[in-house]
Amino acid sequence: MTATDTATALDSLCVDTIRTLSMDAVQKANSGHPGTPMALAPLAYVLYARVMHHNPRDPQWPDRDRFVLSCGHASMLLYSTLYLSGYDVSLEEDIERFRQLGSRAAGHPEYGHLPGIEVTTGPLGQGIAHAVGMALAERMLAARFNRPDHEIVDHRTFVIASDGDLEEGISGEASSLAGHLALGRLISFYDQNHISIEGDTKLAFTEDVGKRYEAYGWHVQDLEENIELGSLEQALETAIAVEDRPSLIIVRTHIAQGSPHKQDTAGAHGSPLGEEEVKLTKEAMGWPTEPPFYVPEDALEHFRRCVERGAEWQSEWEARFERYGEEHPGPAGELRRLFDRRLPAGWDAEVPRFHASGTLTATRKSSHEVLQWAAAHVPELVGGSADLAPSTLTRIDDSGEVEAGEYSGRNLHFGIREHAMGAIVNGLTLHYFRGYGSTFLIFSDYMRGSIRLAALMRVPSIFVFTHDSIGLGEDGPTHQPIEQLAGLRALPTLVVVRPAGANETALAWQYAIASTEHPTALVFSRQGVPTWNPASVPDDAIERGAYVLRDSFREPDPPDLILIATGTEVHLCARAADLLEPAGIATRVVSMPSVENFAAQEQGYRDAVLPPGVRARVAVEAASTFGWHRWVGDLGEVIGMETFGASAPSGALYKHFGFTPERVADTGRGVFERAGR
Ligand SMILES: Cc1ncc(C[n+]2csc(CCOP(=O)(O)OP(=O)(O)O)c2C)c(N)n1
Ligand SMILES: [Mg+2]
Repeated sequence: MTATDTATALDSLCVDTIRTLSMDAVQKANSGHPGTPMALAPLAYVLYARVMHHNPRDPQWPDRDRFVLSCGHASMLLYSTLYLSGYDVSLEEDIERFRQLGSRAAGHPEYGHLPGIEVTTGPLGQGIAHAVGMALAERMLAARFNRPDHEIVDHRTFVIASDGDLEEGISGEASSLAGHLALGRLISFYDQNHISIEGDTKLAFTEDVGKRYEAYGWHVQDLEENIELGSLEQALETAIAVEDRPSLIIVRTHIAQGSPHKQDTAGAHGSPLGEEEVKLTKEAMGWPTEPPFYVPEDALEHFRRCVERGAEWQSEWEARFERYGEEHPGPAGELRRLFDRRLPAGWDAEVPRFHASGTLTATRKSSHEVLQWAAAHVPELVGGSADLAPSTLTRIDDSGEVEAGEYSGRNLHFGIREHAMGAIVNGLTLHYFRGYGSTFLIFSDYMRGSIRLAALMRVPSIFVFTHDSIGLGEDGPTHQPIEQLAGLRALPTLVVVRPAGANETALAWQYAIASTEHPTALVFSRQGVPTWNPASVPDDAIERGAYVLRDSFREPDPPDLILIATGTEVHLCARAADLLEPAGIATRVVSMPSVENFAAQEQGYRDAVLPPGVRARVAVEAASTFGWHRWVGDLGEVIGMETFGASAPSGALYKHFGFTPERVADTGRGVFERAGR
């Protein structure tokens, strides 16, 4: 097939409009990435105008095909295409204000800004990894809800990935798992343009990517330079027909295609072409050089046929959904609930409560028990671990595994791929599930990039981290987190919860599942802690972030001293209070399972828990002291970790590093003497 066979003049005009809008927007912003959108315009056009089933007028249509621009720096490709295909995108307000304060057309595509952005991209490799989660979610929904003659969940996930995306480790982790899981509805272009920022990719990237993806178990096509619209469409159809493997379509493109001086140069990657070069490029394309942002009416009209087609697809699907609902009212109602992102009514009517007990139980163990309760009430709760489930205890016991071709289970095996796990959990969460992923707290560092995207997108992914301090013991300092809690707490929107015992653990899971606007990190211990009297742990302990777990003998009057702790250090403080109170120092113990949530409380509540007049305060956490000084003030002290840990049994380490009731009591006494009553 040749271009003239398949691409009408109108199609070409549409493709060129994507190119010129992208060039103009970057030029006007005097910032951005023009070359890649210019080169990839035919890909976007074929996807949006010919192949993908989507409805620009209802970007939330649940059965739409998803598109992920993994190379988020090429954001103008997406914005131009969304505008031209009829999404609620404004030429004046969005595209002409590309990269300006308050514009929905941000530097890189941000989920929730413009309709049609399925996921935030920009950090290379993340897009394709999130797409793996979305494609997996599609199969998992299909396995649960489709019935003979009712293929009600029936869509695909399309991706464009660049050299940088496929150089990044996270894409390898995620693509390996996608191949293993045989995600046939995942289809990615690989834009092999031989260019990245420093120049030719042969500086650092010379493997045979196609062979690598074949080895992952993907179906691979290499179109080389043949990216006529007909060839692209044909390759996509071939990829769609391959149902048992994900597909990679390699295209050899030319960055800034059509630009007389910038084509095939790294300079076209991340800088405007320049007024003069824009003009020359438009002339070479046979495009009017003025005005900028020129959209030929017939191109717009042709492109906007997406609107009519999208409405037809959606109404056809809605009719099918109605028939499905008549025959299978239960599943249809359940699926509708997921589409609306509503939790089952009354799911948390009876949050588990645990009797007070001096028997020591690790919070990871309590978490396992609570997870079984949560899973029984929230069917969309699914997750797994990066090969540590026997330690993190995050299996849903009465459910099966998710495997290639068998997607009805709820337990995922991410393999030792923490970074991809984070992205896949986000992808699942974006796609109607409530996903969780677990590993040791120390390895949260390995997945920080994807946790950060969850936080930025405000998707309620749940990250479960166990072995949360030096208390993990003999594995030693390589495995003992020090600065991870402080680092996670510093992430905007992410809420970190480190519960002190079984009852806070139950509330922590309830809180994470009930959250809709932000991700949660649940941080659990390897070593045992006592179970506090449930009557002392208020229902809103996690929302409030901190509360008085045990007041002093002087209550309701303010105490002499406040001991503040999280997780496994709370009971140390209680035992320290047992030492201090008989000596006449009225000691209050505050449990602070979520520092961020406490910081967000109104002043009145904060002052009730930490009365400003009580300046004798000690905070205890077996982790970096970073951030704690705010809560103890000038006169207070923080007992934490200023060094790495060491290899030894947990009890010996706690003693060695000074996490003992005696040390807490001594410190408290000293602070009280300095501060006075
Ligand atoms: C994780 C990450 N590291 C670095 C960057 C900065 N960066 C943006 S694009 C790019 C490389 C561009 O090369 P390629 O992916 O081939 O895109 P092309 O220039 O071909 O569009 C880099 C290093 C980034 N966005 N994300
Ligand atoms: Mg490149």
